[in-house]
Amino acid sequence: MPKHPVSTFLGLVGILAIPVMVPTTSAFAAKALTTADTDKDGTLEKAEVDAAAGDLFDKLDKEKDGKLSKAEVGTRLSKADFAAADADHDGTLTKDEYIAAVDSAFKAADADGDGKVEAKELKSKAGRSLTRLISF
Ligand SMILES: [Ca+2]
Ligand SMILES: [Ca+2]
Ligand SMILES: [Ca+2]
Repeated sequence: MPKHPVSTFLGLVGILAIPVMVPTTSAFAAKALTTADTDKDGTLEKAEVDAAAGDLFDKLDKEKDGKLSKAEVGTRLSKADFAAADADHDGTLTKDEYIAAVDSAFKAADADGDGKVEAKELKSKAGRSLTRLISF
């Protein structure tokens, strides 16, 4: 018989209660799914992606002038992608220009073309590009 059977028992329960750590390899994609997947069906639809992109645009637009400078976009878009998204070539992205870029990233990420980006599609290169454009 242990000296303190109750505390021994509680100690054992404590050890068993330690949560099993989930691998973090897809943590970024998972975060995009949890924040943007508003209907919680495990996939991102275009409307959800557009809404998340709009929210992110507002967060990134520090001066609230309705435009994102290259500095505000940071590494979310490559130089070439920023230039491609900047339809009127004024060196900034309006929300429409940003959403249009997000829509092409969405199409690129939706490898099977079913109009939804699933968790496995989010993990692809195109999926990670999309993730950068919609999660803070
Ligand atoms: Ca969804
Ligand atoms: Ca522009
Ligand atoms: Ca898909």
